[in-house]
Amino acid sequence: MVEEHIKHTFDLNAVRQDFPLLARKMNGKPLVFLDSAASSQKPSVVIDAIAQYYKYEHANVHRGVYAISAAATDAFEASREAAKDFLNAGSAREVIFTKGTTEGINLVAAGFERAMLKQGDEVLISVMEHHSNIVPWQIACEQTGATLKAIPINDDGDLILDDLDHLINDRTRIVAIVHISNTLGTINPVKEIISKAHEKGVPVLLDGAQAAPHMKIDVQALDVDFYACSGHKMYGPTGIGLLYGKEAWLNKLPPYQGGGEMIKEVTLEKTVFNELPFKFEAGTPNIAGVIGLHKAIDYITALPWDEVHAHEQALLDHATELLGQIDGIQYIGKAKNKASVLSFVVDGVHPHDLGTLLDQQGIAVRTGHHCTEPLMRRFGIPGTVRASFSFYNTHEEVEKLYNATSKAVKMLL
Ligand code: 7TS
Repeated sequence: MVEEHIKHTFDLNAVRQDFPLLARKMNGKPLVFLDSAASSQKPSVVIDAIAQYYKYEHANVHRGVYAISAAATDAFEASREAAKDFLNAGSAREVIFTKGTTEGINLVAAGFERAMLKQGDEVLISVMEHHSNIVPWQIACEQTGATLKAIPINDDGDLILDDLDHLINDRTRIVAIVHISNTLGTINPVKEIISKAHEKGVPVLLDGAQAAPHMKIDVQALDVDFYACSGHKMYGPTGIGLLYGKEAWLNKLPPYQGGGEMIKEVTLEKTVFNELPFKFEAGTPNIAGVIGLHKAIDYITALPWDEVHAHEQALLDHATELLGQIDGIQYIGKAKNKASVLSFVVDGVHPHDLGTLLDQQGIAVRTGHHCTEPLMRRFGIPGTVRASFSFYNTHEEVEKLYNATSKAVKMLL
């Protein structure tokens, strides 16, 4: 069931009531949660669905003939249908449940390592990737003798695409790029990259961890070959994620893991693998996570996206303007096309010290390298303070962030 305040108009106060944790206090102050890029909070519909499932509806899926197992299987597959619609995939066979973005990328990288890459091949990523879209490709390249290349970025945090024609060449086997950067907020021109890659017959994987919670995803309109995202950043549970893959590509890739569920027939000599998507879902899956994710997808799908987007952008603009008044502040990530992430450093102030003082004021931000060390190296800094805004944040919270940051910087200098 969809709450009326969501369906018809965006009522911020009512929406906040859907997220019980937002009412908490931190260090005696009302919690100001500005770390949704790391993991978003969960609406009650998600939490309640998981409790309901474990209390009254739990059985393993795809195996039992009895009613509870059949119902669990139906609920599990209904979630896959919802995920298919959410991503606008052509078929539910193209939607694989994973642990999250990291596992989705590892699944594709391991498949390329075993079936596609050889000495002299190239894999193209970018300098702004999260470690989960670097390390799996590094491993695949090391194992096969392929070379990892990276698209550079400019000082604003935009990809430099001038050289893309050379970077994608006849040695390139896959391009793997982040849709929205978790550290910079940059929304990358992925359609342009995909069409350039496709001109040369090269598939593209998008890391959608930060995009799926903030924009409508249409894998068919993007014509992307693989798309990975995480349930826990989409207001859903941890330990569950989605990997979309074009059927033709998923058929070409070998299974990621062997075990139950992913087989059609096993003899001691040989295994016939199951059809898609089950070929990539070995073992008992995260059934509760899948059911919770369905509720999260229903919840965010019902949001009035134009209003949500405008609100998140307004929070970002407000924060950018206010914090810009602080002496010595420098934004890391100044792309024109930017999601609601504000990363900054302040001259003479260590990000962790600032984060700790903000915590004392009840403000939760992330500090450090944000699992993007090559990006930190590009800017010559050890880390940043990052405030990330969700539709459930308020302008009052932006003001609190500004006041607390100003106060903390004065104390630290
Ligand atoms: N890719 C991007 C762009 C991310 O932001 C993250 C997580 C991942 C991949 C990995 O997702 P996971 O769900 O598999 O862990 N980003 C962050 C962050 O910015 N702070 O904490 C986690």
